[in-house]
Amino acid sequence: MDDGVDILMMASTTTMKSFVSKTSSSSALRNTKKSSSSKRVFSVRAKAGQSEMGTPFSTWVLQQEMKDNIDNEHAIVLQSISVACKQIASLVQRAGLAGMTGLAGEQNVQGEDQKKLDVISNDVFCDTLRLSGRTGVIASEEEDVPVAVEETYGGNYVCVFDPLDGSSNIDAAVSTGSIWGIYAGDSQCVPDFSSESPAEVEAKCVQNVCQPGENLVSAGYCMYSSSTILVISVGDGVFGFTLDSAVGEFIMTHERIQIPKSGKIYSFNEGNYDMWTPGLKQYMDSLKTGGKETGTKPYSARYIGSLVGDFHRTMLYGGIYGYPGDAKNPTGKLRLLYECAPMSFLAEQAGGAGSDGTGRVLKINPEKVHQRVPFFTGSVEEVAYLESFMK
Ligand code: AFP
Repeated sequence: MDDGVDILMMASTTTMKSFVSKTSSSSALRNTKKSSSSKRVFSVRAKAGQSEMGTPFSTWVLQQEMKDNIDNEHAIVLQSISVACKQIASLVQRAGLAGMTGLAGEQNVQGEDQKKLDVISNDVFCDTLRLSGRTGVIASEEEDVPVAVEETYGGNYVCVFDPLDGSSNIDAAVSTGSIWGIYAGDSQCVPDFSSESPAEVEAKCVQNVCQPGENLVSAGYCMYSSSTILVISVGDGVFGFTLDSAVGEFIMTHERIQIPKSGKIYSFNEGNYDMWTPGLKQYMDSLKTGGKETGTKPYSARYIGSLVGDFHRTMLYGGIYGYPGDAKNPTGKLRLLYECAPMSFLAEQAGGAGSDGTGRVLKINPEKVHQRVPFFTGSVEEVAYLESFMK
């Protein structure tokens, strides 16, 4: 067994023990969030200043509830998402064996070919969120319009997601990922199935979904790669959890991720260079002579073509990821709601930045559900340098 596996196994064993010993009190805490015993358990850990590394995801979610970072309903939505991610991870791993590669034979509303796994992953995400009973409206990259969850199951939260981003990579077994963002529902805008027409319900769903990223209450992604890693923020730092398939649980492996302030890696589809603005071309050229420190080592290019993989690397190593607008697609390719806003939320929580080239992505008020925006994210100094060429 190599060291990495060894460490993970040890972490799982230790944390599973603490998980088991806390489970009985944790489930009681769900309904009595402010009980004195729950506060005591949490404050002992906090005072001890212990590292949270090795904490199982489900325990971490309960701790966020005890800290008042999230409420009980939000906690249930996050647990449901982690279950959906485990199911998709298993599907992605088996895709080649189970005949799930290739096209489903349909296009989504944006005119993109749907892969079989896009469709299946969308069903997994939708069903899991519906059955959680805590989401009122869900909006997916794969659906034409946001959907109100049936009244019997309805809850307060609005969840926007791209169930399997980067799926054009699937047949080559390259990294893919799920991305999601969670908003509190608009209390002035609750769909009423008994008295409203389907068109009225739909209009209310769109209004619930079209919120600026700065309203996000949490966001995250799960990367399906050599390991399955779930990265999340509930507005108090960014944490990463690696799936330990031996116990079927995400275990904390990245505590309070911080994006380096600068980094000499750029991640753009440079094949589009000819269609870029003169300012952007000038920026790109400058990276090859050291960027703002002209004459120093050139930047390195890294581009997977799968946002979650490219973003994850950028979070850990620093640098910049960009998908600009160009002469053919002035607003670029990436979707504001399912890709750019959640990733910007995570980037800012990790001390980085998310920009459309002129300002913060989180400030943008969506006008439509599948809106696209130019997107630049990563190290705060690298994003500022890029912006200086876009004025
Ligand atoms: P697919 O889901 O169609 O593979 O698109 C992936 C994606 O939205 C994002 O994950 C990538 O960063 C970007 O598109 C890659 O686009 P290009 O192929 O145009 O570089």
